[in-house]
Amino acid sequence: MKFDIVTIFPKMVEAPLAEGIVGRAIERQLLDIRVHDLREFTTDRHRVVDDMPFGGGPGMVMKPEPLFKAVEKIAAERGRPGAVVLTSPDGPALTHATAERLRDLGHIVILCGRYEGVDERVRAHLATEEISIGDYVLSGGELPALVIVDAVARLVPGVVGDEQSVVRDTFATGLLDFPQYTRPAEFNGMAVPPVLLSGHHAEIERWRRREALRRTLERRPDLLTDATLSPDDRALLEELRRARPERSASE
Ligand code: JBZ
Repeated sequence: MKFDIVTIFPKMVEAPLAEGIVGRAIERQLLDIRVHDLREFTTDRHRVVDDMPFGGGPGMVMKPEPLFKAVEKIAAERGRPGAVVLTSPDGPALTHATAERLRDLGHIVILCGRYEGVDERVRAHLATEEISIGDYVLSGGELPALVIVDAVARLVPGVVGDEQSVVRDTFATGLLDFPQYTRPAEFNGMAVPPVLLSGHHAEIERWRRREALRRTLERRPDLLTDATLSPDDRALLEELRRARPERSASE
């Protein structure tokens, strides 16, 4: 899988990419990630990437030329990408389904926004889509670019060592995770649920499924609409709903 990230702060994205699961996958050549300094695509002495907004107003806008040049060079040297993603608070929020779709494209360019925003012609004629990572204010698109790379890269076969853990992940199963414990079996008077120490694998699986359903019902009931649920799951959920204490308006 190929990624090309275009940014005015290359060091901000290079360092995190060298670590952890993504760093390992780069070493193993499962991921081919290039980071491009936008200033390398300027033609003026001062390497200017922003300018004042037409019509006036506060702040600066990213100039279109360096971004267009960067994508042209990437396409010429690395092949035409399947998507040119602009990180932008105006785009739809990243989901697991979006990450799967981007993974299937095989090669994506990510343009990191900065300043008050980018020239509209970049959105209209260069980017093929805009993606946000959520409803909060950020200073630029570098952290969103890293989030997108991480979410997509994990779905590339072999990147995560244990393929089982990928298919069990929350947004792959549609349910929140069950509680996890490790040694010691008792810590400061707090015990691990005995079923987990019992060695009864079928009972452990049933307990975990029930706890995943319980947690999802409590914290993210919205997820249950799209989750794939067996008849057993539905029976467990009914039981949990009946046993659940009524919540007052203040809770
Ligand atoms: C994003 C102008 O550059 C920005 C500023 C905020 C911002 C992004 C780019 S991408 N927020 C988000 O994903 O929510």
